[in-house]
Amino acid sequence: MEIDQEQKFQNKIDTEEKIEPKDWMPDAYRKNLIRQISQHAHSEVIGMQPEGNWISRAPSLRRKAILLAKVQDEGGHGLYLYSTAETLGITREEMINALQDGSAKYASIFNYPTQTWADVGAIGWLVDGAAIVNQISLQRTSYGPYSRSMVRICKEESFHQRQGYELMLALSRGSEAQKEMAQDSLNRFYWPALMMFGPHDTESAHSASSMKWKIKRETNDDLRQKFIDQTAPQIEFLGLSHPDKNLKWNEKRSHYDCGEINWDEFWRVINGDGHCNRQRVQHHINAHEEGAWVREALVSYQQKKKTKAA
Ligand code: FAQ
Repeated sequence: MEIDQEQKFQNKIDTEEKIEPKDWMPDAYRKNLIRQISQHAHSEVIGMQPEGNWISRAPSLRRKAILLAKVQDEGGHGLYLYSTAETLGITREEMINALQDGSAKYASIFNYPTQTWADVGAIGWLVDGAAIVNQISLQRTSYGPYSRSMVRICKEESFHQRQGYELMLALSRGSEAQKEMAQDSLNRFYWPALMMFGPHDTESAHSASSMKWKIKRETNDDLRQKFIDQTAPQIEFLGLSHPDKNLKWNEKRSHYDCGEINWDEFWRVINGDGHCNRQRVQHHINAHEEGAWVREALVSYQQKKKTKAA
């Protein structure tokens, strides 16, 4: 019976039919999706912090308005994604607890500090840029609610990426000091941006089942290569030097060959030992505690409405 169900489920996946919340699905598919979607949601919410750090110090009203809108969008993405994960039977509270007790991960990139204004540009350009490469592919993921949320999120991320690149362009066409600031920021964010795609395919614990179930449509290494290829000419256009001294166009492959990522650093940061891991989670805990009264007020308002209606 279970075998029949599994075969039917896989047939649906193979024929590109979306899986919807009330459809039968293997337990491992549900668990894997909850893991990935909730971690994706946590990344969006924790990802508000590094740029949020610059809202009060943006150099002009225009830049401030753009940054405010962007950071707010990231919060919104987190909310769509938490709602998406909830359709799989996990509660918001369980997800938040997992983030705060360290059992759930979020993107390693957000454990790096934002030291200068140029970092706001580098995050928009490189971090949102890497996120879009991945999320465009996730628009075709097999789980209906996740796929639909990706369509909307990608539209907003595309504006984020452009504003970041435009900021970097302004700095790299500016004074010598501004150009140096842009270069320094590129040097610090380039490698962590490559790490956003996860470990090499051969080291990726979840890729085989995620590819079979079409949760992921392209592998970590394939997506990373796309990002490397699209970023190289962008760096050249800015007139900055490429942080990867081994980067070389490979005519045969029609792709860039590149230097190796520092995987020790990657595993250290995702396991809690980055510059800002403790600070990011503590900030989340503080904000969550400060917001407790809002959640309580909402619940009691809803209860009152229900009692009135009854
Ligand atoms: N950071 O077996 P795999 C954004 C973990 S959104 C931390 O390859 P998988 C928007 C992985 O979870 C950015 N952990 O895993 C924005 C697993 O650990 P687990 C977020 C990482 O899932 C911009 C273990 O390593 N995007 O930036 C990372 O098949 C600006 C083994 O790895 C998404 O989440 C990492 N970089 O592939 C916001 C997209 N890489 O769970 C604000 C959706 C791997 O067993 C400002 N997610 N790990 O404990 C995905 O596509 C996938 O989950 C991957 C990882 C590709 C991230």
